[in-house]
Parts: sequence; structure tokens; C-alpha cells
Amino acid sequence: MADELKLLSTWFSPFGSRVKLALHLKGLSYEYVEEEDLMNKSQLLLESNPVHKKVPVLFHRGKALCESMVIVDYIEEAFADAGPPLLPSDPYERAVARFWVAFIETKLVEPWFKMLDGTRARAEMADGVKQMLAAVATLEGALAQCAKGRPFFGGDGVGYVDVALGGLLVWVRASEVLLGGVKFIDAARTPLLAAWADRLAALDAAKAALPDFGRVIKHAMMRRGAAAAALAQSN
Ligand SMILES: N[C@@H](CCC(=O)N[C@@H](CS)C(=O)NCC(=O)O)C(=O)O
Repeated sequence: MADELKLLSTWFSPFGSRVKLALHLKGLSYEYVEEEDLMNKSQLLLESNPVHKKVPVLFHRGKALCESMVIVDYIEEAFADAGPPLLPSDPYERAVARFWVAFIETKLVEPWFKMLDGTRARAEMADGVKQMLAAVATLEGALAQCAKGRPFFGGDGVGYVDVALGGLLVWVRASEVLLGGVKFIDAARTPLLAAWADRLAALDAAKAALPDFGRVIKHAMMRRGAAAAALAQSN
């Protein structure tokens, strides 16, 4: 295996998809290991990510790296000569890209995770949808600011923010169905993001990295049902 890269993830993990996207964009080959059951975690996961016990974990020459965007940063630095750069060379532009990734983590991923766990009351769900819609509207502006008329947040090529948001893309689309038809990325309301999403999804790297939409819906419904049943039992 070239440079001994091994990725431990689950097929559906949007965070794992970020790492896969970065690896494919860089043209790096890796061994993939599926974490079969997050309710019954493997020894490999427990030992390699003892703090959070979450996928993805990337192993480089046997050393474990955790947290998807930390891993993407690592790939960028450790394989600087492989593929196109994900981060701009200008320090200010780099800081701007990192700012938007921090925004995605706190303003989009956090409310979204809460809504999908199947245990939230109606008012909390409505509030979560509102927060997500506001975050997506802000990201529409960020895309205009970063891309300046070019196709991606990274400019002419896929960059750090594209990887962070692109990894989530299938799940954001699936959430539109799971949350009863609310449109987060919408040609009328967020035209730049809608076109960006189509462009990103069409890339070979995205086809290799992102999970199947229908399979994600099925998986999320099953997980939500199980969480709701567990909550009902505990009440
Ligand atoms: N902030 C982490 C999030 C990783 C994460 O939440 N992974 C999920 C799978 S999508 C997980 O492993 N969950 C197991 C658990 O929470 O116990 C990252 O970006 O890597």
C-alpha cells in the first residue's frame, strides 16, 4: 500500500467522506477498513481514538490521526507534493478557509446532528431547521466571497471548505427528505450552493467518496427509529 495509508470509517460517515474526498483528490491510495457497528465498537477504533471513539481514523505508517478536518490538514501537509493543494498559499486566505470550516462545524453540523438523532421535541426540531437554514444562507454568501465567480470555495479547484461541506452533501440532501421536505440547498434560495453541489457531486473524487443517497436514507430512518424506541422505553 502506497505510503501505508489506512482509513477506518463507516460507509455512511459524512466525516469519513471528507477524508475519502481529500485522499481521492490528492490521488493517494489507501486501504479501507469498515467499522462494522458503532454500537459495538472494534478494538481498533477504541485503541486508535480513545478520546472520542469516533470514525474516521486515518493511519499513516501505523500512527493514528483523528477528527476529519485535522486529518484533511494532515494529508495536505504530509503529502504536499501529491495532487492539487486544498489550502491557499496566502496565510490570510488560509485563515479565511479555516474560519468557514469552523463555521460549518458549529453552525451547521451541531444543530443538524441534534435533529437527526430521533429524540427531539417538535419545537427543538423547528429551531434546528431554522439554525441550519440560516447557516446555509450565510454559506451562500461565503461561496460568493471565496469563489469570486469561480466554481468552488477553493476557486478553480476543490479546496478545504469544499471538502468540509462536500463530505456532508449526501447527508444534507438526505436530511431534506428525513425532515419532511425542507430544502436546505435550493436553486431558488441558494443558487450558488445549488450549482456548487451539482458540480461537486459530478467529480470522480466525490463519486468515489460519497455514500449512496438511498442507502443513507434507509440507514438514517432505521437509526432514528431505534433511538426513538430506546427513548420511549426509558421514559
Ligand atoms: N467531529 C468528528 C465527528 C466524527 C463522528 O461524529 N463520527 C461518527 C460517525 S458519522 C461516530 O463515529 N459516532 C460514534 C459515536 O458517537 O459514538 C469528525 O469530524 O471526525
